Amino acid sequence: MLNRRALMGAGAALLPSAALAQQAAGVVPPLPEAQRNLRYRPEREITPEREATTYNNFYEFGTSKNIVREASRMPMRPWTIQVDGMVAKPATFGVDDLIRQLPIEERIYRLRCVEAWAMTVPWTGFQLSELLKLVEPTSAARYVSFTTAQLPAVMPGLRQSWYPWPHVEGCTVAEAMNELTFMPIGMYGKPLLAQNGGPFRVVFPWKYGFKSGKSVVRITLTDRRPENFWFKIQPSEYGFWANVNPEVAHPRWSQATERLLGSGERVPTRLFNGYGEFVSGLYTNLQRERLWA
Ligand SMILES: Nc1nc2c(c(=O)[nH]1)N[C@H]1C(S)=C(S)[C@@H](COP(=O)(O)O)O[C@H]1N2
Ligand SMILES: [Mo]
Repeated sequence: MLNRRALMGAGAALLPSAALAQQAAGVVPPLPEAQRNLRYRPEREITPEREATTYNNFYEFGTSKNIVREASRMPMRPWTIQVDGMVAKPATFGVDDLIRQLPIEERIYRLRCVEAWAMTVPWTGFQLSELLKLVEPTSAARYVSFTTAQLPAVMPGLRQSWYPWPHVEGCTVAEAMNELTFMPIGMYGKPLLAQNGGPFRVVFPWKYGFKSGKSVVRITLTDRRPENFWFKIQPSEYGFWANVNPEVAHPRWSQATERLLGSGERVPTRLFNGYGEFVSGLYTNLQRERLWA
C-alpha cells in the first residue's frame, strides 16, 4: 500500500508541473464544482445552449452574429489578467490560479442586448467584488475599466482599423462592487467558449449587453471615466451607463420589448432588466446623468 505522506509529496511535486504542461498545450481544465445560487431567479426559461453559444456579438472576430469558427482559433491558455491602477496591491493572475483562489458559483441571469434580443444563461463564475478585494482599491478610485485581449493573429476584426481597439468597457467602483456584477468562467456547466468571451468576461445583468466586455486581460481602477468602445463609435446610441429601460428608446428603435433567443417570443422589457431591487440605489443622486443607453 502506498504511504500517504509519499503520495501527498508526489502529488505536490507532480501536480503543478502537470498543470503547467497542460497550460503550455493550451488545454482548458474542467470547471470546478459550483453550486447554483438561488438568490438570483431566472423568471424565464433557460435559453437553449446551442442558441446562446452560436448567436454572438464579438466584433474582434467579425461584425456578423456568426463568428464561432473565427473565435474557436483563439488560444485560451495560458491566460493572465492584470489588475492595476488605483489599488494597494496590483497583481497579475493566471486564470487557473485565480479560479482556485475565489469562490465559484452558478447564477442564472438574463442578458438584454441593446439590439433587443435577450437570453437567459446559467453562468459559472465569481463575483467581481471578490477579485477586487484581493487588490484593495484605494479610496481615490472611482471607475473600473475592462480591456479585451488584442490578438491580431486570430482576430480578423482588428484589421478594421476605424474601430477604437482594444475593446474597453467601464463602470463605477460602486457598480463593480455590486453583488450582481459577475465574472463568468463558464456557462451551461462548461468552460466559457471563446465566442462567449472565454476564458472570462464580465456581466452586468441590469445593463445592456454591450457593457459586458469579453475575454478580459486587464482591469484598471481609475479616477477618470473610461471612454467605452461603443460610446467612441456612436456616442448618441451607446452611453456610459446603459441601464436597461423599456421607456427610453434607442435612437433607431423602441426598447419596450425584446426577442428571446431560441423561442423567438417577444416579451416586455423591464426597468433595470428586472434587477432594480439590487441596483436602483446606485443611481439615486444621478438624475442629471444619461442613465439609459
Ligand atoms: N470585446 C468585446 N466584448 C463584447 C462585444 C464585442 O464586440 N467585443 N459585444 C458586446 C455585446 S453588444 C453583447 S450583446 C454581448 C454578447 O455576448 P454573447 O455573444 O455571449 O451573447 O457581448 C458584449 N461584449
Ligand atoms: Mo449587444
